[in-house]
Amino acid sequence: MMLTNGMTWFVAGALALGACSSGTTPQMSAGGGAGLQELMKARNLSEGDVQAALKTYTPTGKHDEYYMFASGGHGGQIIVIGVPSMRILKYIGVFVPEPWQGYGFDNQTKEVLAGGKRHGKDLTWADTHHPALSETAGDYDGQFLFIGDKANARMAVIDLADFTTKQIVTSHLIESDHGAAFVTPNTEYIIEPTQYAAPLGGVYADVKEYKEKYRGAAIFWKFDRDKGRIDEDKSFAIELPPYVQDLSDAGKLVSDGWAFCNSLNTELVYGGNLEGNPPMESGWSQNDMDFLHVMNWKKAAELVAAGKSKTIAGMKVLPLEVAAAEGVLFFVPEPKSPHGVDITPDGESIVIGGKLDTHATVYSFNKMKALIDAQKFEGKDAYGVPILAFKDAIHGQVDLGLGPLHTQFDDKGFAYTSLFIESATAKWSVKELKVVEKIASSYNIGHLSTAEGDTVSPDGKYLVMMNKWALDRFAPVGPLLPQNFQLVDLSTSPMQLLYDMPIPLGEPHYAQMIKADKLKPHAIYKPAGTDPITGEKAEHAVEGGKERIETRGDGVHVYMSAIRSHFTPDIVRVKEGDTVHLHITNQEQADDATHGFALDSYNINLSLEPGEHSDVTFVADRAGVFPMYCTEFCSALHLEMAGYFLVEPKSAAPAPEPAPAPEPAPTPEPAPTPEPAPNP
Ligand code: K7E
Ligand code: CUA
Repeated sequence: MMLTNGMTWFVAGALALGACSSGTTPQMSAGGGAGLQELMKARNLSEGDVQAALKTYTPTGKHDEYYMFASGGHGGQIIVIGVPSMRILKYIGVFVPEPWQGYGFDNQTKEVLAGGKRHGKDLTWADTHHPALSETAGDYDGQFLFIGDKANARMAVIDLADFTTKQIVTSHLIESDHGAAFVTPNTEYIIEPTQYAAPLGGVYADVKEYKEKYRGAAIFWKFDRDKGRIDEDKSFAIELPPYVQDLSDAGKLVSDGWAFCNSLNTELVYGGNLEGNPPMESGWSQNDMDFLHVMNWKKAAELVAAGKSKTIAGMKVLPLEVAAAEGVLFFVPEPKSPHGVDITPDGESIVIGGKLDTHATVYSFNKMKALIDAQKFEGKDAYGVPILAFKDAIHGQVDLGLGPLHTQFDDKGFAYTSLFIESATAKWSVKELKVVEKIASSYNIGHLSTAEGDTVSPDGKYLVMMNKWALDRFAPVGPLLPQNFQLVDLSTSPMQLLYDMPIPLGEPHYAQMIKADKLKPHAIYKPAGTDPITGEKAEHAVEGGKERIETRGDGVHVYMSAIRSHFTPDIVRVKEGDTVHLHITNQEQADDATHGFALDSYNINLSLEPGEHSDVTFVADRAGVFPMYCTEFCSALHLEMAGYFLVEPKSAAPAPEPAPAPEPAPTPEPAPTPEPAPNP
């Protein structure tokens, strides 16, 4: 590793400092300085390593400068990471239950998850792709976070006031998405375009009718910031040709009101490699050019408001012919099967990664807008959508290297583009279309994230390369390896690799990094008895001293308090077959005073954070004795924070259980080899 003068000075300074504090001369002979040198030698660290360590080490009690929100991939969660320490702070349960947070176990969060059911079916995974922080005037405001599920076309809303998922929506209009979630500059809408085309509305048509009956769509979910929820009734979609829409991004500043989406399959190929057709991978890559979709979402919203939409599967859809005829949808050719659409901080340039090409293409919004305003088109596609001429719409192309995908920006006019095949990030000047330098990633980088790197005012500072392979980076853990985030310092030239972080929830696609001081999460639900999902006092909130058990027409209601270190009541008696409604309020109003509530065999595990109220409804269909206990080590008497849930059998005089039928004699297993005695 190259050593800068600054580095020499820094280590010398650190050595001197260490020596001074130990009260000896600043030489190598004794004290902390010598200790540092010896440590470096013992651990085989270069000065560059030490410099990287000093740039990332975050002393005890100190907080990180940035939060990074990374997709948790198939885990259906979001990973919250502190930058530059790269310490994991939290997994936010989003599309799947998360037991520690009690997410998906009480009535409130079960209802959130139920919002993501497809055709009535529960889904136990997601393919989370792109997290999107809410924006005000094109800048992250730290209030909300959204993420899309590619596999099941779902969208989630997370409130950063308590880092909790509040809503999941899905539309049966489409089957999958990809360019989601991306927000418009004031979070008016959250964009969710399809990936794989299908007949809209979940109906059947043979794939041979691909051209006629299969369609894409871009959903614009309307976000109601006051309520902190997507308003499904005010959302709409634009019908698109079945070109396999890929990534998307919203315009900003000069391009505010527009959205952009690249595509892969203008060939309209649909597979069938056993039926004499080319497989999708080659079929989709025959044409030299695909289409960048340019969408005027403000106009689309007006047309929908004017009644020009049709309703499919409950979603208002602006038909393709209307979008094409009324100036909502335009195409611009883009080099074959590209990937990534990223808009520069000023909103003027749209960067498309070549993927199969070494170039990134930079489109000029002003040029495209001038062509549109002058109605200067080079033709129409098969669906009647006007096409702008490639050469008239671009600012230029930049030769970056093999496999350009995604692009982020800094505050000095530079762009950073991931090069998948080359395993590197290229830093380049947007204005001059020139590469300045490159930094290697360990293996096959996908997305990348710079600090606030897709806003109107990026910070630069840090880059995280999100690598698909980890190979030899970490201690082996079997065939399924972690993936690898690599932290890079952008404040130096050359860029410096600082840290490798294994990501044990794959595959994380994208992450966004926000200045930590923009977030002000609360630590306590106030007042005690608050329902975290509504943010209001729960209907069944329990006041201290008013705990009780009531039997009503709809079952047994248990009004329970949790406070260090007991539940009240701590004995609950019900009858087999009773419907039980547990209403539990954590009365604590102190930071981190979380209690858990576990009930065995009934799959109940709650996280009652300070002031939180949870309701659980279930049928006590199994008679027996069920200890209930607190699952958070909340005090010295935590183990004593327990009780009994007694389910009395139906018959008045419970008969002893019938003797179990004798099991068939098992096939004798070979005697196990005795285990070797463990070493003492
Ligand atoms: Cu390139 Cu789904 Cu954003 Cu992954 S996508 S890398
Ligand atoms: Cu409450 Cu342990």
